[in-house]
Amino acid sequence: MTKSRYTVTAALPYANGPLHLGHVAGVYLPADIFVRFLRMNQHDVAFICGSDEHGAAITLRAKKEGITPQEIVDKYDKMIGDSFKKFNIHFDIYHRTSSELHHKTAQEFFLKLEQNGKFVEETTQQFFDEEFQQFLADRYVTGECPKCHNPNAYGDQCEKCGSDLSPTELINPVSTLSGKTPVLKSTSHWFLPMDRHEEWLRPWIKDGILDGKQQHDPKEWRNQVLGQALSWIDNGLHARAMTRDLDWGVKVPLPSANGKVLYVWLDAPIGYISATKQWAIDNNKNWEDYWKGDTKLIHFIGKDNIVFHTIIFPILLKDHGDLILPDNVPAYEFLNLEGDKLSTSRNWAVWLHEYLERYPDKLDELKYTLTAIAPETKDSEFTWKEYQARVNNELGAILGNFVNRALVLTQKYYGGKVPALGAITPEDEAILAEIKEFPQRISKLIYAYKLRDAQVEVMNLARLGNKYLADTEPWKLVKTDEKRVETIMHIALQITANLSLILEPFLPTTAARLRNCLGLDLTTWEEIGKTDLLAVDTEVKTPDILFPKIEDTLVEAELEILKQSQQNNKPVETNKEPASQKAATTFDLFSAMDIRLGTITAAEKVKKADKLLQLTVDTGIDTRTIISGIAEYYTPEEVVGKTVAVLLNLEPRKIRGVESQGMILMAEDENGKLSFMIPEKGFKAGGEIR
Ligand code: B3M
Ligand code: ZN
Repeated sequence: MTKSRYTVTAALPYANGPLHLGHVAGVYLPADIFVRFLRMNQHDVAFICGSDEHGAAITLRAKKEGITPQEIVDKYDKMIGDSFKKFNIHFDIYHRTSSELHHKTAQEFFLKLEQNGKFVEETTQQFFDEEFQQFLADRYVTGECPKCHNPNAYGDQCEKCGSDLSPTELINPVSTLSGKTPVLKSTSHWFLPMDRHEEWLRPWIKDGILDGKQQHDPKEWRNQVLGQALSWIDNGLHARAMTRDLDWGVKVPLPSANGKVLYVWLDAPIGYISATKQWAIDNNKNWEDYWKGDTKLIHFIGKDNIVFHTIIFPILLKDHGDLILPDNVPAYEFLNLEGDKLSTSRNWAVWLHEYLERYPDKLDELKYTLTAIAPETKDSEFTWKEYQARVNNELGAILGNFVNRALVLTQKYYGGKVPALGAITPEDEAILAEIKEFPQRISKLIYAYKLRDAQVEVMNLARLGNKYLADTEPWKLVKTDEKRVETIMHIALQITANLSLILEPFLPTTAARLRNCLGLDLTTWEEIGKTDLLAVDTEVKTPDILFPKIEDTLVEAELEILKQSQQNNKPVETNKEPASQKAATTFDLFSAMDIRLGTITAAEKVKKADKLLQLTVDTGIDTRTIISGIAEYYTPEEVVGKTVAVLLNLEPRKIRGVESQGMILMAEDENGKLSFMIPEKGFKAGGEIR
């Protein structure tokens, strides 16, 4: 039977900041697990992701950091891509929507629909910020949601209730640029008349019927996805503008549309297609095999993206005329952190790149915990205490303990060689039969996107192994019945071999370590369940401790980091007066100081010095090292690329063994919080300050 081909996409993360655990638990890790499983089942899979680099999320961040949108996306595209690689999450391609191929693909997609009359051009009243002379759409305007009264709804969507909004529906709208109430001004855009699509959308969502045929089984879709999509349709679909008055994005490819770009939610999902095209070019494949015919399209997303992946993008795909629609959209709820919502703006997050810096050899500890608590059907909570419990009481005590006993005893009794299987007892029969059941049981759960339950089943195989050894007690029997112990250890090793394969989708780093100890290669899912995976006399090695114990000190340290990050972000109310003016100085004294603009080209933490960063600064006349006490306010990643004020001719000083040649000038508020002095756009290293 030919195996279905899959295109699996993971929501393109906005390249406007680092990834946090919520992103990982609720999109990227489950997608990676699912794809690893598909590949073991010999499906042909295209695993697609990339940076989403347009839209207000990017331009607002660029404004905040005082750099250009391109600089923002370059910085975070690299940081995010590196984090995925280090976390052993491997897409077939991690592309980016600022690429030329994407712009070309998105423009062709738009033109095809426009030329086939799929859009309606309309002039409407749009919010306009008079101070910034800019139209306000999407995240450029916030206000009260008319549906759930969330005070911080965006112009295009309310993240709280998932409603689709247009800016003029907001109550008390405010411009995120000037903070002022916007005015209304006419402008024309190309609208997608979504109301025209209700007739086929409803049966497609509700019954899986497309063009009179069963395209997918809605019973396989998560309830919250069906619920949100159907409520959208029930509330009535409206025409939605697919272009924007912005200068950052994919230019609308029409002469009458200068100064307009494609709406980010038209452009970004097409990013899945452009990424597939790039991957096909790089790998001598045909991209259309993965977007046409009977390929299954699966979108892993967060719940705030449901409507874009079940309503808007499917309409666009159908309008295109020859592209497949999603077979399933496994959307995840939200992950909370230590009793509060994860929040980038409030810096209440565990950043993936920081976890990887601190714990580069604890990838699977985090993967296991996040899958165990994944918000599959409702919001869930990450706490460091739970992380410690999952690692110590499950990974270590169950999986690590069983594998270690099986291999240590084999080393001790048989010099590390697999012993022969002798006469088997009814108890052995039962165990051998039970082993055979696991792959099918787990496979069914994974195909149904129930990855939490599937991981529990994987651990049940390790539990079965522990119970078998506890019941047979080979360490006692070895004194009286060596032959029996050979059989017990043979079976225990076959369980270990099965674990080294069945763990692959969930804990690939651990699975590879185990296979390395057993001399096994990664094979297909069909091999799992066999009880002769290890031939007699095969040499096996004992790994180091698979999951070192998580001590209380790690939990305490991480909670302290969270507390600190809160303090740095929380304006502490004080009534401190600004410092009074210093004694008078002279112009000569001031002009003796050589103050210039410098660009930070590299940054790292100074070991054992919480407050210090070691910066490499391009001063326009040279590149030098400067130690700066800003580590409590900025991470190394955040400062690279910034152009700041620098006092060049300060006497060099040795700080923690490093010669610091100059000083970064910082502004300090009444609470002692520091901020760079950053020039307007366009000023570069070497510019003199006087
Ligand atoms: N960039 C992710 C978000 O809304 C958004 C996904 C695009 S997938 C095409 O946070
Ligand atoms: Zn709402």
